[in-house]
Amino acid sequence: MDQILSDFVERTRLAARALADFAGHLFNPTVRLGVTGLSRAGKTVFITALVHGLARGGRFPVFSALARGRIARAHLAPQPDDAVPRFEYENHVKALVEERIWPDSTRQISELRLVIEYQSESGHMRELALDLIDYPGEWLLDLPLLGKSYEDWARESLALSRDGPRAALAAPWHAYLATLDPCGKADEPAAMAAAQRYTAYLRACRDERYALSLLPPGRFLMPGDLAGSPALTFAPLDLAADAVSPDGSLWAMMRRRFESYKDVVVRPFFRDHFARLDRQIVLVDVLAALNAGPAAVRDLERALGSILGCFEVGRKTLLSTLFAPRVDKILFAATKADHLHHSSHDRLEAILTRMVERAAAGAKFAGAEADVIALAAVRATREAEVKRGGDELPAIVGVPAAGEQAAGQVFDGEREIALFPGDLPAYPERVFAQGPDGFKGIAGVPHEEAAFRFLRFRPPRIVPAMDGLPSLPHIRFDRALEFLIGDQLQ
Ligand SMILES: Nc1nc2c(ncn2[C@@H]2O[C@H](COP(=O)(O)OP(=O)(O)OP(=O)(O)O)[C@@H](O)[C@H]2O)c(=O)[nH]1
Ligand SMILES: [Mg+2]
Repeated sequence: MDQILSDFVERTRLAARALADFAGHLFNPTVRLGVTGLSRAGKTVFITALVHGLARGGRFPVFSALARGRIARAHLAPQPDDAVPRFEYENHVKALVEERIWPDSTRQISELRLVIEYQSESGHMRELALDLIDYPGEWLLDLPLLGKSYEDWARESLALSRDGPRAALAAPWHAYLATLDPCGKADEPAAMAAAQRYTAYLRACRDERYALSLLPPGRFLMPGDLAGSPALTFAPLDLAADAVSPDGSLWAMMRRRFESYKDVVVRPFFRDHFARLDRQIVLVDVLAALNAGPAAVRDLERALGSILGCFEVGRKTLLSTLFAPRVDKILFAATKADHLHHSSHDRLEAILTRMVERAAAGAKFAGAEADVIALAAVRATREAEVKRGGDELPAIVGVPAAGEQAAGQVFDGEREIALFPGDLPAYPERVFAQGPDGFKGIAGVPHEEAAFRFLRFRPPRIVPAMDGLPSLPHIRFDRALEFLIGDQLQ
């Protein structure tokens, strides 16, 4: 009953907010664009490149409003939500262009409003406000928790932690868990120790070598302003199937904290951000999973599946806009396509298509326009043909980030190299095979034996244009913009 009531209250709040947003949009056309993605997927770089490209006029031949000269100006404006910090656009661009370093992992939510002044196809001057929100990717994995009880979550997390490469990483946490009696008395030090060991296990899974994606709760890895708070002092317990939790037990305490985590942390994040989106781009780092191996690919697919189930995606109607805010266009993008030669870009798209098809099986996309693209928001490499023996191989040229390793070398972040990154398979299904049929990744074999080795590159050296305003090189970024907002600028 409590659950039904709180769902009802939540729905009512969402509807009230949607109504206010709708009225606001009537007078000031606005698109809230959700840039969604797990940690390190490329959200902060994407938003920086988007704002830079529109405000400074990037080279976007496929983005028709800009290519046809209909965009007069795009400028930053005060954001709508006063309580949210501003996205540090200027600092991110300066770091990318002048220092040639990528942004740090995002630790807090931030927001930015870009106002695009354009001439409509009928010749009238109009304005479109584009609201963008950046947040730590880890937090995205909290959304699926909203539909789960503590018991569901504990059982699922434990089963997952016994699977594949996770089992070894979870061993210290499992050993501690075996000493705990869920029905025993609530015990604060035990809860803290369990939460710490569980967090250490999640952190180990995220390591580049394993590149596992399904790691909730998100605040354990990226606590934001909640570091050390009791809301984060819980963890899964090993629960017997038919048991019930006695009052005053460790189990009851963990359950209470899990519920308050959902109430205090997850629900407001969902309500204030995700439930209000108009359009969505889902960024996916497929290449990091391919580096690590088949278990990482499967994990990424599972994580995407659990996230996609949380969004209302479908055709917008007046009623649905008022009562169930929903996304009417969704673009899935494989990021960092500049790590590959262009001959493999279509194959990268094909792999992501298969991945989201399988992941989205349970999600409703009724009537929504969906597409898949491989892109690089900031292109860090260029292409070249390299002679090896009598053959010409398609290579990419760039400066590997300091500390990256390949073929026994450690790179210093200064020297440029030409690299043959390897071909992606012609049949996307191949990368989903598990067990003995699966490909080899660095989670299981030394670097030299891995099927794929995509290095991280430093941001490109950018030569300022004649007017002193540099534009950022990219791959297919304009195609993404056309899909996401092209129709709003007609
Ligand atoms: N070559 C290349 N690398 C990119 C690109 N976009 C992102 N990267 C790499 O991916 C890393 C993560 O990008 P971010 O934009 O910080 O990712 P994020 O999704 O904001 O990550 P969190 O803030 O941790 O959630 C960067 O440090 C770069 O190494 C791109 O377009 N090209
Ligand atoms: Mg970020």
